[in-house]
Amino acid sequence: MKHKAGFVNIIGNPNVGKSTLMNAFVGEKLSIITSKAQTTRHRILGIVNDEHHQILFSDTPGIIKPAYEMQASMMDFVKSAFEDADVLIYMVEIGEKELKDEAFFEKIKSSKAPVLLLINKIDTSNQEQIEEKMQYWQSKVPNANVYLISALEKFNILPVFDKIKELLPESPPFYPKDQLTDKPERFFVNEAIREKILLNYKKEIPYAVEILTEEFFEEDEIIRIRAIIMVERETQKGIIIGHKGAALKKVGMDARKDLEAFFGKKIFLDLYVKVNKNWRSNDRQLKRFGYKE
Ligand SMILES: Nc1nc2c(ncn2[C@@H]2O[C@H](COP(=O)(O)OP(=O)(O)OP(=O)(O)O)[C@@H](O)[C@H]2O)c(=O)[nH]1
Ligand SMILES: [Mg+2]
Repeated sequence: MKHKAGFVNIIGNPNVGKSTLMNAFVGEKLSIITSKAQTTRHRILGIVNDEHHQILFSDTPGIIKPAYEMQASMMDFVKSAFEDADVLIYMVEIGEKELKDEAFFEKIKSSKAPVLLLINKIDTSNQEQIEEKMQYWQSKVPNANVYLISALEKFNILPVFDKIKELLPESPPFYPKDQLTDKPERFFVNEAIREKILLNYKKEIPYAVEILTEEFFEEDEIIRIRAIIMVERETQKGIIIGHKGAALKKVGMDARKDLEAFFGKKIFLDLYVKVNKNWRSNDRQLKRFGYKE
């Protein structure tokens, strides 16, 4: 049997379950997940290997109309995922109608790569709705193979996995067979902290936050981490820290638990908050945080 390998890129609206699906395929929590839109900001590679296959899943940010520079960079990640896909996964959730961005929708319909259209969250649905949506999406995107799944309950994802293996092109592996992702350890530290910010603060706060892990020092028994939480304004700094530092402490404790599970080691996590004025619209800062080349 010849070896197969290729890029399987997951795109769709915000919050439909793209990251949940990638984590389910990879079997690790590579991508953070919350019920808020724009949880994912980067293109994150999750690699699944067996003897004859290497599947390079890409999780991408949900498609939005960019309002500031960082969101424009997020959409550049989505564009790149269109360009190098060997298989395109277009995910919708059972309640939604279609991509709000017409240009992206046209790209999916005229995709050269095979399209798997996954209708997610069917655990929240009923038989009647399921049948109606199945027909609706099949007629909307005639070039797609349509599947009904629940990424959360890992329901019906095996047939999708088998189809992916069938569609993969013949190719030697792109990465060593024991590699799980292309992102460095510090990226996952940043993301674990950002997830807790998304979960613990309301409204605009999480969207004004970026994390920078300044120190990641691994010893035999423990990993010592120092990270900075960047906000855009002084008022946001106060909110992040909270009364007597309680809010920040909670973020630190919650993130530490996740990081201990992720790295399989004890973690010492030191968090600071700094103001980095309007970083979301600053080219130099966006490069520094990995949103631009
Ligand atoms: N009921 C149900 N909820 C799901 C399912 N899949 C994902 N979710 C939930 O939907 C929410 C969003 O999931 P994510 O995986 O973060 O969605 P995403 O598409 O990556 O979102 P962005 O990164 O913001 O674009 C979370 O609360 C998930 O737990 C599913 O199959 N069923
Ligand atoms: Mg996501």
